[in-house]
Amino acid sequence: RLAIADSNEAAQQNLEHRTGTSIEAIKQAFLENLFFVQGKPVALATKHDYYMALAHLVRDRMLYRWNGTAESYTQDRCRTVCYLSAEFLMGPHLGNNLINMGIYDQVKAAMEELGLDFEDLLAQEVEPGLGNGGLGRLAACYLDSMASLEVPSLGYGIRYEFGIFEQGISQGWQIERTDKWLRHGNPWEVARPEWATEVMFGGHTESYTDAAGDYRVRWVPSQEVLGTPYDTPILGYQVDTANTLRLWKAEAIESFDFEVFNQGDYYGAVEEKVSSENLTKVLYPNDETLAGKRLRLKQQFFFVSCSLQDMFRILKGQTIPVEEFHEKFSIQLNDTHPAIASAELMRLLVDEYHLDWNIAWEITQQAMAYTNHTLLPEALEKWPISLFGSLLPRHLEIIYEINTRFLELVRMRFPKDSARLERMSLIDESGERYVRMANLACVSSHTINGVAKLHSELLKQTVLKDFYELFPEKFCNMTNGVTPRRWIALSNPRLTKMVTEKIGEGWLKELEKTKQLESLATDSGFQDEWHEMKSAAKRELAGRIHQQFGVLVDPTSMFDVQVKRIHEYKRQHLNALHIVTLYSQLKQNPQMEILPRTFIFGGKAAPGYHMAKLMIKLITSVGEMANKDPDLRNQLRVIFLPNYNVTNSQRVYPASDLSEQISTAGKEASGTGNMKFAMNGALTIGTLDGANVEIRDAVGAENFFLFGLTADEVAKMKFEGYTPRDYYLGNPYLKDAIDLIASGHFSHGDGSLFQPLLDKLLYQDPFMLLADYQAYVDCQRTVSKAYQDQRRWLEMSILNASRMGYFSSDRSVQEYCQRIWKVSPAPVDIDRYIKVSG
Ligand code: AZC
Repeated sequence: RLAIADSNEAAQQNLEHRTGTSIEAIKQAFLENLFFVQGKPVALATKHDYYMALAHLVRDRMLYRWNGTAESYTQDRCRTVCYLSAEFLMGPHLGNNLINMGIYDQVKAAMEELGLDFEDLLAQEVEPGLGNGGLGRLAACYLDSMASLEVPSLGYGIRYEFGIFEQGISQGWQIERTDKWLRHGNPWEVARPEWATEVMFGGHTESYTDAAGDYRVRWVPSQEVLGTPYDTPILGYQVDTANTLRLWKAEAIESFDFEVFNQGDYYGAVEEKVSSENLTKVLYPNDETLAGKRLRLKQQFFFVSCSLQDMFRILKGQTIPVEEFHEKFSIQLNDTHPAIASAELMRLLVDEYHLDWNIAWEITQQAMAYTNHTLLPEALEKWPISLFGSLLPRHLEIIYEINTRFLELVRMRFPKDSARLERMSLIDESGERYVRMANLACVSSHTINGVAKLHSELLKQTVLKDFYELFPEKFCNMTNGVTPRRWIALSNPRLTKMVTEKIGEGWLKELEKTKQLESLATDSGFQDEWHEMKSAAKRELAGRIHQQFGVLVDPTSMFDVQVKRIHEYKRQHLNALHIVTLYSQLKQNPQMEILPRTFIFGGKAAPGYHMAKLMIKLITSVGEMANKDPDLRNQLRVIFLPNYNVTNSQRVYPASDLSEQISTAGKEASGTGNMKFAMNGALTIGTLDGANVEIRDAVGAENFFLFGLTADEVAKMKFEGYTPRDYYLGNPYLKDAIDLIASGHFSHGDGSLFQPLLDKLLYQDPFMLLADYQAYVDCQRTVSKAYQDQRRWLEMSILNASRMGYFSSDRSVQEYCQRIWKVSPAPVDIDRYIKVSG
């Protein structure tokens, strides 16, 4: 036994300032941190210094759990989930950690006793926006649930220096600014340079015969990059488990440029360093479209290779033989972004650890599972062979070998079906040759899942049909979920307090318990409280909107909200057409009374997606006209909230009355915002798409505003020939709305501004807006009527919130654990390792 171990135990006895959670202890630690960590006297301290002092004291209080968890997993050699994702959209850490640790109230009180504005402190955190949207946020919710369920897990991804761009609105258009989230430092991460790994790129391969006379291949790269892991603790809710999010940063390998340096080529050496660091500079801001860029493939391989090598390091540390890799680790591929993992795992097992191909393939298949997040063909990743081969020559050989063996199997099962072979091949040979990443993921995984029932069914019928016919047993559905800790407890403290008062503690761990609120749905006292809770959140948001944009919105109006990435398939422009219809009717009938509504939009457009940017311009232009027009008598407001992100979204969901989930049926794989709205008591107007279908089943059809074509009807209509112009010509209201936009009424007389958008609707309309327009407008009328019966609306709102238990990500993660990962909880008892006070 080392002396340090005894001393360590002794040292634990006297650490109140690091562990204490009484208000006094927190104040003490805060002041100490201001002095010793920030190095500032109070007289010079900024708000950000206060935030840092607070963040550090929270981190200190997590470290016992984090170290204890690491020690426990190592000792028990626990089976571990490795969640590989190019995106983790975590959102701000501070508030969430306070909730999960159960010290939110004490910390708030301590800060207030020091005369500090607690909300203001929380607002200092620049959120790590390391994701685009749903896919990245889902990964973050799953990390929270895995930790809360005490499931051993590691999140592996990329530490982008610049996350998703910051959106500004200038003259109604989106502008992009770099997101310098690390500028003021990141108190939540710990760099682990001692676990840095080397990643190879380019070059060529050569074969050789080893000492035992066996034929082998080695990869001789032309570039090597160093990956340094940065670890962030992921604390579970009310448990001692703190798992790890491990993000890789690319750096130059020092020894690599040393020689150049010594030859006097100083700039050459620095260039090498700069080019290596570029690898993890920036997140690609495309949501569901592939960029096809070399740097993107490099990013993908970089983080995958680092992560797999890290797993081998862990195996070695726990003296587990490489043959047991798949027993130790269960790897989940979050879409195809990390799908190169199967080729890299094969390379490591065959070339580095000298395993037989068949054994390696068995291990690989048993280790991997693949989640598909979209049916949109433009999102399916494929890489030109020339690009792929120049960057990853050995992996291309391995993929060819996998393909040869795989197509042999297909040929045996489906003789003389060459069309099928062509479709299923890992290589697209129809024109320029490509590697198809979804095919690689399907072949290399033991399980393939979609993210909502409808989506999983459509996968089997469309994009993955051939794979379903070959491997039906691989397919399953895992309906998405979201974490109630962030999306209720942290975002909506008023709702949280009300629920706890009625049904006691425990429901944030077992969200199904909120069912108990159903009996209160018609209780007028409870309804009044509910109404006050909603109104308070609406007043708060209205206050922010006034402060930020100088626009007054009436908090008693209905808040009709669509927040999500801007995309044609999500149909923000259908929402806009409805607004234009209302606007036009009010202008034509100045006496008309409508239900006053505040339309709120938020969302980023991919910088190169011109149509999406034009959709933003349309919304802001309609808002500009409507918000200032006295003829409308304040019955209609249109607000575009700039820079929609996790932080802002937490203020939006609690303040929403109506949740817009209006994608073309069959296009939205699941949606997760839809769940956050309903949990916070918003009612949904939506199509039968993604998880809307299951949400409607859960909350009851009578508490959901359904409209529009079904996925089958959409497909049938397209098949039979759809002419959108007929709808325009046949519907005077639709014609009026489109003509008004075309006239330049919303664009200072410039009739050409929105022409590309209108032409696309009139002559192509791939997302069937015109076909769904009338159903949508009619449904919105039903919504208005329903809102006027406030008692009934409150009842529906309460029922929605009480029936959303199924959509907790705890349920999703439990299903993954049982069906896919085959892992069980491994509770951590930190008292076994370290004494914790307070
Ligand atoms: C999204 C889906 O569009 C969304 O419907 C789903 O809820 C979310 O994933 C989580 O599963 N997809 C993406 O963000 N991106 C891609 C490439 O699919």
